[in-house]
Amino acid sequence: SGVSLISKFRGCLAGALFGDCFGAPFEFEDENGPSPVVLNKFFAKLEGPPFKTPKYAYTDDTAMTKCIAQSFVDRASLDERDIAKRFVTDFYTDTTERGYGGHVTEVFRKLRDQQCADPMKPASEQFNGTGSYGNGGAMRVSPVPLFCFGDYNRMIHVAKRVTQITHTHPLGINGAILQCLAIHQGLTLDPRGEPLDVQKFADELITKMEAIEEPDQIDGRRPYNTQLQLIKKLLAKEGGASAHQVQESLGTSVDALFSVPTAIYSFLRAQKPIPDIETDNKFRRTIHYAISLGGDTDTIASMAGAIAGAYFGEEEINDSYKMYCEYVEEILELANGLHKIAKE
Ligand code: R7I
Ligand code: MG
Ligand code: MG
Repeated sequence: SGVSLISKFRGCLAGALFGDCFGAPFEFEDENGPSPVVLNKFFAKLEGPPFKTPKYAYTDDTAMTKCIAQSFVDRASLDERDIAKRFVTDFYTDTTERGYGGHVTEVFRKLRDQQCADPMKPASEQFNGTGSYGNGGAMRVSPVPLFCFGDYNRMIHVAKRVTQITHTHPLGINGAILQCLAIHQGLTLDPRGEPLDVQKFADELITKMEAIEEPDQIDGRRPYNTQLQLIKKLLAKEGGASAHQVQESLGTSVDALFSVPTAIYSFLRAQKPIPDIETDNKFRRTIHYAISLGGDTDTIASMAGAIAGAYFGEEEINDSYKMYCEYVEEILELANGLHKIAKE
């Protein structure tokens, strides 16, 4: 009974890839997000009769995800220097424009100059030593809950270390850990049978994050806790929260604090029908809704897609998507490799 773990692993990484590829054309395109008509047409076309088109390219989200997954598969252990080298090599050899974050390329330059001898140092120097709070750690964390499946404490540790290669601000690190936890919960829950208890899903994230997130030194509040409480409130709204409310409160920016909770909310909201989104498929609904909010659409859809894929498994993802994105076979092979390690 239920969905197999291998299907969940493949669904998770494929979900991250499809969210990235399909979200990328809309990234910061329109202040309020793409129009419902445009998005419904976009997805209907992908799910309709096959058509000839150049493949949708992945962006930095997938470029970095694949480096981490490949390192785990090849070395079967956490090797920060190896991951840093893969980030750098990929960045400097890739001839396709991947749309990296505005400041992270400075980390790559320093890593290259010191041949990744001290792989955690350049990131700590970002933004005058406070480190980046961008969502670049969270957007690429999906291999971690797969690689560390079955060892919760190690999973948190690895998520943190892998993030710190580029992001050392507590908000950058904790955003990656929260995304990791959401995927992990998705992997462990059975999507068949009882509908997902979305309030409970959020409550469990709150409990786990309370053990991880330090209160702010000035106001004593825990920023991700505040966002998670907001998710619960928005989910409880009669008739569903408006896009505007979600954009204004949870956010759609490149800051981890204002995008990771939005991705989690997208997944939870998509368990039920959403006005203007013409589909019964809950994976589609998740990434469609995430993109509809606008802003950092590739990253929010990628993170939401990873959670949805981990929960529903590969079978909920429309097969035709595989025709239209680059790197599909490869990402599924990486999921197989991580599954092999997790089984051992
Ligand atoms: O976080 P990062 O890897 O960017 C990821 C985003 C995703 O949307 C990708 O799809 C891609 O488009 O980029 O890259 P960073 O350069 O570390 O952070 C991204 C941006 O967040 C920076 O360019 C800054 O604008 C902002 N930012 C900060 N601004 C002020 N102070 C991140 N940290 C800070 C900060 O501490
Ligand atoms: Mg991107
Ligand atoms: Mg992005």
